[in-house]
Amino acid sequence: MPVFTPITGDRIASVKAHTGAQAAAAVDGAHRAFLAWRNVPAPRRGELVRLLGEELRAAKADLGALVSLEMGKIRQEALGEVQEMIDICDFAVGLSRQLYGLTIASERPGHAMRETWHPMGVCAVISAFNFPVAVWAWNAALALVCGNSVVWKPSEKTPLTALAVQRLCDRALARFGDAPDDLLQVVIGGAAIGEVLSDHERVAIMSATGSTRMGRAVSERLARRFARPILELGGNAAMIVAPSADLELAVRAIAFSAIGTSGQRCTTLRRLIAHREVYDRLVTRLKAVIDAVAIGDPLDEATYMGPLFEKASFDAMQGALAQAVAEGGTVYGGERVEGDRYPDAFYVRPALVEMPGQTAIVGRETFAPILYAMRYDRFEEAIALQNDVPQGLSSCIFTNDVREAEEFLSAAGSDCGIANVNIGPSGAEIGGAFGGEKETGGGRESGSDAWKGYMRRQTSTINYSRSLPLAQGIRFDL
Ligand code: UN1
Repeated sequence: MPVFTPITGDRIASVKAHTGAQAAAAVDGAHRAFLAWRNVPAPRRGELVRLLGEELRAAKADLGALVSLEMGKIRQEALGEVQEMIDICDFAVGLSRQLYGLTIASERPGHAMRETWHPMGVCAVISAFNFPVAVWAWNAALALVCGNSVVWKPSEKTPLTALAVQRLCDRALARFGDAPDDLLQVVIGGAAIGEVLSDHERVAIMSATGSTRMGRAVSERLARRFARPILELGGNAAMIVAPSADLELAVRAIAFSAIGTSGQRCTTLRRLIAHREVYDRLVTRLKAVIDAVAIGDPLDEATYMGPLFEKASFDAMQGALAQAVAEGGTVYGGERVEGDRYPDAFYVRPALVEMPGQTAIVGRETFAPILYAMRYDRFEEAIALQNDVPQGLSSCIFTNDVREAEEFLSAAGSDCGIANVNIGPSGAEIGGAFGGEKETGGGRESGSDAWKGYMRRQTSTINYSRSLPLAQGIRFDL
């Protein structure tokens, strides 16, 4: 399979894809590894993740450069992605001594109840091109300390970063010493390999990141055999800018969240819902940002915006802009740039599209730097717009009114898994649970208690008395 760099569109490598049979064999091997790994004490499992964190620290610059080369994000953001991997390793090492269960008061005399968290089995990870390494790390670091083995299918378009990470894992495994073979594996391939993993009876957990279409296909297959899904699918993040907002902060947050990663994060800001009083000022400022942003080679330190990932991304962007115009929108920016210098790569100016309302195209996630801007008058109207899309990943509000802020965070406020105040919707820290509702898929990864998604809960009742009372007061004395 050919591998291209979005920087020039040139082919930089080719890799061998795995067959379906090889992917199935990888799962069988991972299952054997699991049977041994589940018996290793969790803090010792944490030691492997600690060593992986060390390898990642040592390789941060090189791996970051490879992320930029293969995916096209700028150096700063690529380094940030590797830092997320390091951070989740640190988190998981601590977690390896904190896989706490509850003790529960029994209603029966001489009885105790408790909850224990046990390893699940093989955890398959399907990751997307846009975060080619960090999303695997969120899953793998937790899965490992939780006693699972991991089979990773990266996007078939970003296999090099995955193979590089596999080498770092091999180094950590060698230093660790006695981990079972096949504990961490990579399989290269497209949707057919994803289907093999989804259908394999030994895959206990499938964590899949990507489009809603992919997630629906995967989750239907998993549901048939009752395997556990962790889905992180489409986003359509909004920012509400209220009259009291600090507009300078808001502009900076919009710039990073709408333009960063060339609009190709699942948390990218795609909808700006600005109060009528501040709308014009904001739009004027944003047009100036669009004019000024340095677009070009992501490896160049001066660049703030790299290329789109591929031609299909460019075509999707232009299609969405045309539809937005047909739906009454006015487009600023959005055109191809650097076309003479890079005829086979796709650099664009970010687009700001002033919309008459939240039309059909605004409800769709186009993986490109398009920011749809809309006005609101009443706060309830802004919340309704924020929630009236199929996706539910990330959201934010800029306001200095504590009532608005708290209402936005309340049960009647944002319906997203992530809701922020006075910061943008993207660039989450690993310490919180990451994921969202509705078409985003409902899964949670990364921090907080997301680890519970990688373990099975066992409830135990222990009778230390000399009689056998039944619960609910039932008498059954034969
Ligand atoms: C993704 O785009 O799939 O919050 C993940 C963020 C990053 C992760 C994005 N920490 O933007």
